[in-house]
Amino acid sequence: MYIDLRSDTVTQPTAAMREAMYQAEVGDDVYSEDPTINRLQELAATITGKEAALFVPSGTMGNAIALLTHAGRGQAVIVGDQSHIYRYEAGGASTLGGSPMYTVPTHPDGMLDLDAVTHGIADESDEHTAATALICIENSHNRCGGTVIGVEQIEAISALAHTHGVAVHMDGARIFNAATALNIPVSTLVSSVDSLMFCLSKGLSAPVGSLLVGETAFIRRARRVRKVLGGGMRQAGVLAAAGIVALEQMVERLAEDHENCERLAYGLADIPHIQIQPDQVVTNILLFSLHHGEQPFSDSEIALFLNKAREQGILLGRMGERNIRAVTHAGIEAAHIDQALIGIRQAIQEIYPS
Ligand code: TLP
Repeated sequence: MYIDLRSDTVTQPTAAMREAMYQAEVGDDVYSEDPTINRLQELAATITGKEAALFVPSGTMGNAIALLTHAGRGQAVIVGDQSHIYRYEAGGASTLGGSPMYTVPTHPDGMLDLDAVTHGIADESDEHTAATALICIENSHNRCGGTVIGVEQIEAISALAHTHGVAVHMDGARIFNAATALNIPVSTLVSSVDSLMFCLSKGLSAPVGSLLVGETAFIRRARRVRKVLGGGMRQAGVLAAAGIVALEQMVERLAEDHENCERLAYGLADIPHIQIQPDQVVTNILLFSLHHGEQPFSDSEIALFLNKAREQGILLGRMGERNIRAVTHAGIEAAHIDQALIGIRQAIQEIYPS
C-alpha cells in the first residue's frame, strides 16, 4: 500500500457516502427534477451564502462555465499567472469562449498584484483592447502551496473590480480548507465575490462533482452553458448524494489534514537537501525543493528522487519547475506522515549518501 500524497483527489468515498448513493432518490436533472441534486444545490447555496448553485461534473468544468457565463466572446478575463485556471485547465475560457486571458503576477500568498490588476483592467474607451469582464482569484492557492487569502484581501479585489463594472469569480476548489485555516465560515470568506466554484471530490472525499454558486440569474445562464459543455447529467443524484455527505460530514475533519501537513513540513525541514518553509504551510498542501549544496536538483535528479520515494512506498507529485508537492487528506494519519518522512530521508540518502 502506498502513502499517496500526490493529491487530495485520490480520496475514496466513505462508507456513509456509498450508502447514501445506494439509497439516493433520483430524477432527470436536465428537467431540474432530481431531488437529491436539488437538495445538494440548496445546501451549497446556503453554506456559501449565495442565492443559487449548480452541480457540475468537475472543478475544471465549473470554472469554464463561470468564465463563459461572465465573459462573452472577445471579453477579457484577468487571471493570476500561477492560477489553476490559467495553468491547468487547457485554456478553457479562451479555447471555448473566445475570451483572452490576461495574466497578472501572483504574490507568494496567492494574492493577485493589485497594481497589476488595476493596470490590467481595460480602458473602455480604447478600441485596441478587449473589454475586461472578469477577474479570477484562487483560494486556497494550489501552485503557491495551499496558501490562503483573507476576507480583506478578497474585498480589496472585489471593490476594485466592481468599481469598474467587472465581476469576480473565485476558484475555491479547496475553499473549505481556506475557511478552516482562517477559522471563519465560508459564507463570510466569499461574501464579496460574484461567483464561486468549489470541489466535493478533493479533501471532502466525494467521488465526483463540484458546485458553482452565485446569483439566481447568473446560475440560470450557467445552466445553459453547462448544457453546451455536455454537463447536464440526468440521474446524477447518486453522485450528489455523496456530495451531501461530503458537506455534512467531511468539513470538520479538514483541520486534521492541516495538522498532518504541518507535521510533514517540519519533518521535511530536518532532512538534508530539502528546502522548505514550514511556517508558510497553512492548509493541506506543501511544496518543497531539493538542492545539492547551492545547486537545485536537475530534472533527472528530481525524477530519480520521485522514483526512489515510490520504491519506499511514498507517492509525491511535481508542481512548477522545481517544486515537489505533497497533499494530505482523509486516510493519511500522523503515523503515515512519520513513515513518509523516514522513506523520503532514505530516498535522498540513496541519491546523495551522506
Ligand atoms: N487540481 C488538481 C490538478 O489539476 C493539479 C490537483 O491535484 O490539485 N482548481 C484548483 C485550484 C484545483 O486544484 C483543481 C484540481 C481544479 C480547479 C480542477 O478540479 P477538477 O480536477 O475537478 O477538474
